[in-house]
Amino acid sequence: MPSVTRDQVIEVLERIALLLEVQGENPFKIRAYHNGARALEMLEDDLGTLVREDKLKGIPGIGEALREKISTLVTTGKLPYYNELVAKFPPELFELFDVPGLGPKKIKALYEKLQVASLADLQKACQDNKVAGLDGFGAKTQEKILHGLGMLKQGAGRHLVSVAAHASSTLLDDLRTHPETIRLSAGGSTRRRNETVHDIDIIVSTKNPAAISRAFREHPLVESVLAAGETKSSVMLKNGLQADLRVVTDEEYPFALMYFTGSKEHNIVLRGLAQDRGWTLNEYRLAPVKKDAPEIPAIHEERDIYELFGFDYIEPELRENRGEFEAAAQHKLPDLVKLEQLKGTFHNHTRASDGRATLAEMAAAAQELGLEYLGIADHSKASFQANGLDAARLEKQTADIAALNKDFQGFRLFSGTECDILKDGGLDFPDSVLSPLDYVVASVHSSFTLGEAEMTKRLIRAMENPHVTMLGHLTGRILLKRESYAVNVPAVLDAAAATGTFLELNADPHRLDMDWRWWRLAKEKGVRCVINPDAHATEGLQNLYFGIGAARKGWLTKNDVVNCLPLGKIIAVLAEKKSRI
Ligand code: DGT
Ligand code: CA
Ligand code: ZN
Repeated sequence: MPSVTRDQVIEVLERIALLLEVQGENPFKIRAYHNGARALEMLEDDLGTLVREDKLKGIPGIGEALREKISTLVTTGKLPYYNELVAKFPPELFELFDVPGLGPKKIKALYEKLQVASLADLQKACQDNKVAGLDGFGAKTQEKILHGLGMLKQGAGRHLVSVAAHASSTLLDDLRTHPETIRLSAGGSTRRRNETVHDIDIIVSTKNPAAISRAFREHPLVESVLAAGETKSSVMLKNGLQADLRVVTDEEYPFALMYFTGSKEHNIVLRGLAQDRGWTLNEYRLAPVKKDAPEIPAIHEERDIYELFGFDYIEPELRENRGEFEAAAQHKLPDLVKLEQLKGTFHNHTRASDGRATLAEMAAAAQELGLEYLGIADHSKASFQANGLDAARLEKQTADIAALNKDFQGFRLFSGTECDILKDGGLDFPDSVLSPLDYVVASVHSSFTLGEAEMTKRLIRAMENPHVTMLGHLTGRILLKRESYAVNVPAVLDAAAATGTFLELNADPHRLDMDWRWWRLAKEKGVRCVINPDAHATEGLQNLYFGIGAARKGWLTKNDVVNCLPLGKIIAVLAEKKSRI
C-alpha cells in the first residue's frame, strides 16, 4: 500500500474545500470536506488500518462520498477528483492561501475580477490600487494585503524552531557516535533557541575532516548536497531545511563554536573588545596583532574566552547583544530556568473541546514527564469552532476530574477553562461558573482587528476579573502566518502586575507568545510567568521544551516562573488573586 499519512489526507481535503470555495460551490459541500478533515484530526486509530478493514463507516463527519475518496487516496496514493480540480486553476493560486489575512472568499473575488492568480499578480494589483476598488475590499484591506505580502516575504526561507530542533538533534546524535568526532555542538539560531531559524549550523572538531564531512553528507535525513568543501559542507534536508557543517581542529573548536553560535551582533562586540587589546578574534583563533599586546592564555572552551574579557559565561540563549555583556561583567547574569524545574502546567485541551486525548491519557502523559500537576483548560462555548464547553459540560468535566484525582498519588489534575475574552473584555462565563474552578486562563479568539487602544482595554478589563488567573497567548500571533493583533504590551504588563494576573508564555512552537523580547520588562514590573504547552494531544506536552527556550531567552529564572512551584505550594498561589476579593 502506498504510504499516505493521515496528515497528507487532511491536507488534500482542506485543499479541496478551498478550491471548491474559490469555485463558488454550495456551502454544504464545502463544509463536508472541512468536517471530514476535522474528523480525521480527531481520529485515534491508524487511518491505513481503518481503510483496509473498511471501518471508516460510522465515523461522525465522514459521509459516504468522502469515505470513498479517502479510501481511494489511501489505497492508491492518488485522488483523480482532486487532480482534476487542481488542474482547473493556475498552480500558483495556492500561494495566495499563504498570505496572512487572505481567505478563500477574497481569493475568489481577486481571481475572478482581477485575474489575480499568483503572489506577483497580487502585489501588482495592490500597487496599481485595483484591489481597493473591488466590492468588499477598500483601501484598508488593500493595505493589509500588502502588509501580509511583506510578512510572507520576510518569513520566506524561515522555519519554526520545532522543525529545526528535531533535525538538528538527530544529526548531532548520529555524528556524536562517529569515532572521529572529538567535540560537537549545534550553533547559530538553533543553539540560541530563537523562535524561527533560517538554517541549521553544526560544528564538529576532529582530526579527520573528510570522514566527518562524508558522514554528514550521507546522513539519511539529507535530500541533496549543496556544497562539499574541506571544512564546510552544506546540504538540503528532506524536511526543506538547509544544514551547514563546519569541521575544525580541537584547538579551533571554542572559537568556531562561539563564532558560529552568534548572534552576529554579539560577535561584533567581542571582536571589538579583542581589538581594543591589540588582538584579533575570528572563527579559528584569538591572536595578537600588535607587538605590545598582552599575552593570551590557553583557551580550551568558550567559557575561557568570556573569562579572558572579564565576563561570566554567557549562555547561548542570551547572546543577542541585549545587555548580556553588562550583566556578565557585573556577575549579574540570571540563573536561567531549566526544563527539569517545571513541576506542572496549566493550559491543555482534551477531547471535550478540540484536543485528541482523554483526561486520563493527558494525566498519564504528564506523570510520565515527571510533572506533579496538570491543568485542564478546554475552550469555552464562544469558541464554537473548537467545540467549546458550556457551563453544564464544564461542570461535568470538573466532576470527572475530581473522581480521577481520588486515585492519584503525588499528582493532581486541576480543573480550569480557557475562557474566551469577549469583544468588550467581558468573559464567556459568569463569575458563578468560574468561581468553583481551580484556575482560569483567559484568551482572545475573536475580533482580532480591534485598534490598539480598544484591544488593550479589552485585555485589561478581562484581567480585572478576580477569577482570571492567567492571560493566554497575549498577542495571538501565529509565527510565519498571522501577525500579532495590536496591543500595548507595557500597559498590559502594568495591569498584570497590578491585578496579580499571571502571563502565559504559550509554548506551542507556532506561537511562543508572549515574545521572549518582552519578558525582561515583564519581570522588572513584577509580572509572573506561567509556561503552558497549549497541548491538544499527549505529544503536545513536549511543547514545554520550546517554552523553556523562549523563557531562557527572556532572562527568566525558576523564581519568575509560577509553574516551577511544587504541588504543595501551587494551590495557594492559584488562589491568591481570588482571595483578594
Ligand atoms: P539564521 O540562520 O538566520 O536563523 O540565524 P543564525 O544566527 O544561525 O545565522 P547564520 O546561520 O547566518 O550564521 C551563524 C552564525 O555565524 C551567526 O549567528 C553569527 C556568525 N556569522 C555569520 N555571518 C557573520 C558575519 O558576517 N559576521 C559575524 N561577526 N558573524 C557572522
Ligand atoms: Ca543558522
Ligand atoms: Zn487559545
